Amino acid sequence: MGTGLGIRGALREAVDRLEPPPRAVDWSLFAFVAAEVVTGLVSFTVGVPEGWPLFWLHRSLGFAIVVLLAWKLARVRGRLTDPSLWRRSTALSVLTLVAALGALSTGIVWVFGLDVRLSYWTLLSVHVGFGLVLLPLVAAHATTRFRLPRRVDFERRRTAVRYTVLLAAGAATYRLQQGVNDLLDTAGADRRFTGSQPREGEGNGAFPVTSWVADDPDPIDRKAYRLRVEGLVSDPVELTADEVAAGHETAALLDCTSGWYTVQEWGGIRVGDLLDAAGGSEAAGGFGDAGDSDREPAYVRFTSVTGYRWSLPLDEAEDALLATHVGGERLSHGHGAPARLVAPDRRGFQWVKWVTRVEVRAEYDLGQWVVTLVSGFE
Ligand SMILES: Nc1nc2c(c(=O)[nH]1)N[C@H]1C(S)=C(S)[C@@H](COP(=O)(O)O)O[C@H]1N2
Ligand SMILES: [Mo]
Repeated sequence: MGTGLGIRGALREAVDRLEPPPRAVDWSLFAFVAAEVVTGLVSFTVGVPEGWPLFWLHRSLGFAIVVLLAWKLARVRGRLTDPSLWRRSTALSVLTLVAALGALSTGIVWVFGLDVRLSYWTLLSVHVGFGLVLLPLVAAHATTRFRLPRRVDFERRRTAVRYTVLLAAGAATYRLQQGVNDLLDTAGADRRFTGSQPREGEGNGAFPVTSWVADDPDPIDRKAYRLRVEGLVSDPVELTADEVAAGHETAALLDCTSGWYTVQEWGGIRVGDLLDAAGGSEAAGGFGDAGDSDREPAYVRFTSVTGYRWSLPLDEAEDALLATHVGGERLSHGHGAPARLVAPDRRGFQWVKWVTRVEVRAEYDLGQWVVTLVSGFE
């Protein structure tokens, strides 16, 4: 018992020594929340395993926020529990705290593999929602008690040690938690490096129909459907649904940012073959002197009947698939019939559904980042 207390006392002392000065705690909370929003959003674009450090950083920062928040609450507890100390800004503080606890708790529960569904929102989507409202709340909260950070708050060596220890403890805690998942074989055990949970089975029924924001077109009539292949190609063509269903097959993993993934056998036409059917990609000659105004094919843009669109670099696009089938079945409307993009190693939101136009282009399409958020709104 004596040693138990001794260990606990030592641990307490170590934690106390780690605690930064109050102003540093506050500013770190602000900076860490901002970093969480950035790493979280950027992680949406990462689909290859080499991107794992970003996800680990996001988890470590989350752990650090738990610890920082505990220090902060221990300090300001009195201001929250004593009504005579309430000010107008206290409401904002409480709201900020609620959003922080919401983001943290949904993140932690998700790591354990739990998924409570609120209609078509997964718990991960709720986590994202809390995170997005938390950032402006923390910013507004900071302005109500604004104190510039001082040099003494961030004394160089101690600060570096403190934050390294915090982040390392976060990574270790996450690793430990994964061990617990494996040991107890919880639903969290089968998560990918992106955090997504598996959806098992084959064909249309095996995985959810997901739209990024508001896309929900009427079913497309197969007979009237035409796929236009155009842009920097020598002979633009229009293909029928049967011509697109060319029977090329490939297995690929679809990983949605709302937190699930599925491996399916997709059937359709290789985009490289599709471009060949249009005479192949070809530079467009410019006016005047040869060379400097030529537009070289560099991207292939896939556009949905809803306007939703995404581009892939030409080389990558050629190996991608325009799918008409999944798991041996014809694609259902919800999954993008007559044809949808299958882009291995890309996140689900880039797998454009209901594709009606394939276009070879010279320029990168910056507008796609906005269009995927607003297509479907009328
Ligand atoms: N046109 C269009 N394509 C889209 C979307 C969309 O909203 N509109 N959602 C994307 C998202 S977020 C995902 S995860 C996948 C989901 O494909 P599924 O509905 O077949 O599961 O489609 C992608 N393709
Ligand atoms: Mo998605």
